[in-house]
Formats: sequence, structure tokens, C-alpha cells
Amino acid sequence: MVTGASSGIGAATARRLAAQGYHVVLGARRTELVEELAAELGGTGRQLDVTDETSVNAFVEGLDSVHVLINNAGGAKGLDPVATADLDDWRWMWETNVLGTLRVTKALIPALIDSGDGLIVTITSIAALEAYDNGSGYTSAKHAQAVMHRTLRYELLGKPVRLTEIAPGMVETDFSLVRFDGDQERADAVYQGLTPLTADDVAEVIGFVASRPPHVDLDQIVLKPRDQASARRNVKTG
Ligand code: 8X3
Repeated sequence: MVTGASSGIGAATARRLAAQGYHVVLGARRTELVEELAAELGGTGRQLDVTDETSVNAFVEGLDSVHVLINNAGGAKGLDPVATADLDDWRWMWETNVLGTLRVTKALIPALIDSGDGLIVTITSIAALEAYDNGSGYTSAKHAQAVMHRTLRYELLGKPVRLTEIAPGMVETDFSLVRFDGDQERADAVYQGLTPLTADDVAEVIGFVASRPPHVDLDQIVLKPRDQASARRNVKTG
């Protein structure tokens, strides 16, 4: 099951897992896109808004046994200093990244345990490991999401569920377009002058994680382009 599966890392991961033989269940707000992709992959596509409890409950209904949950839905809005933080942007980031991951994970823990060999992959970010100026709405949400995921690793110890945190740096998807509210020029500028990761680069790693034997838990994977050393240091910034 993949959240945020209509584009970017979510869609690429759904493709990869389907290629590895999984029946993929795709969720996103843009129903048409997930239905289309699911049809192509021989999977199931349904509307899912991780910020809405009713939507999450309807989505997981009937899923008795789930082997893999990919918590991918999330993102950033804005790049503002704390002094001028936009409360609505913060709410959106906490609702999607933190509470969205919580809602979906909570709803699926029984089905993951019942599978006898479950795996929870949460896509955090290098923003879950670092603080950077003007990014606190996103970095704080990603830190919180990551700590929840890492806590679950302790709480599920002894149960047949593995947990992997994937913390990517720059990946060229519509991430920056969403962050900058549809400003294509500003979004493109983020990736110009360096070679970012692609969604497929990340999906390939997730495919590797999912194909390890049940006793092997890849706890945390940090994945950056060669051109990026940290959230704010790359070949352009020096
Ligand atoms: C986004 C990471 O490096 O693009 O999650 O800020 S970065």
C-alpha cells in the first residue's frame, strides 16, 4: 500500500513494487491519477486524503492483510523564517507529514502484523536529520514524523513487522512546485546546476529494502545526490 501514489516517489515506488510481484494498493487525493496507474499495474487505486480520518478509514476497509506500507504522502509549503512563519503552511505540513502518517500507520498496524511479515517504510527527508534556516515548518514536521516512526520500531519489537526510514535529499519531483505554490521557475531553479536524484533512484532502494529476508531490517537509509552534502550545501552553494 502506497500513500501519495499519484506522482513522484509514491508513483515510482508503486511501479517498482508491482514489478517485484506485489499487488499494489495506491492512494492519493487525485483519484483519477491513482486509478489510472493502478489499472496499468494491475493493482487497486482509491481516493485517499491522509488528513481526513474518514477517508483513511474508508481506504483501509477490507484490507485484512497488508505486507508493505509505504508512508510517502507529505511535503513542504513555503520557506519562511520563524519570525514570519505562516501558521496555515505549518498546519498543512504537520497535518500531512505527521498526523497523516500517524492516521494511516495506526489503521494498518493490525493488518501488517496479521501478514506475518510486514514492512513499514516511511519517507522522511534529510530535513528529519538537520535544521536549516527558513525551513523550520518542514524540518520540525519531518523530525516529528521520523521520531514517531522510530518509536514504532521499539513498540513493534517482537512482532513480525520491519520498519525502514528513508531520508532523501534532493529528488526532482513536484516537491518544490508544491513548496513554492506552483511557481515553476522557482521550483526549477532548485535543481538547476546540479544532478538531483530521481523518484526512480529512491524507488529502487525501497524495492531492495522490501526484497530482504524477514529477519533483515534496514532501519534508516539516507540518500542524497552526489552533488548535495547537506540540506543547504551543494555544488552550487559550495
Ligand atoms: C527535501 C530535502 O534537500 O530538497 O525533503 O531540502 S531537500
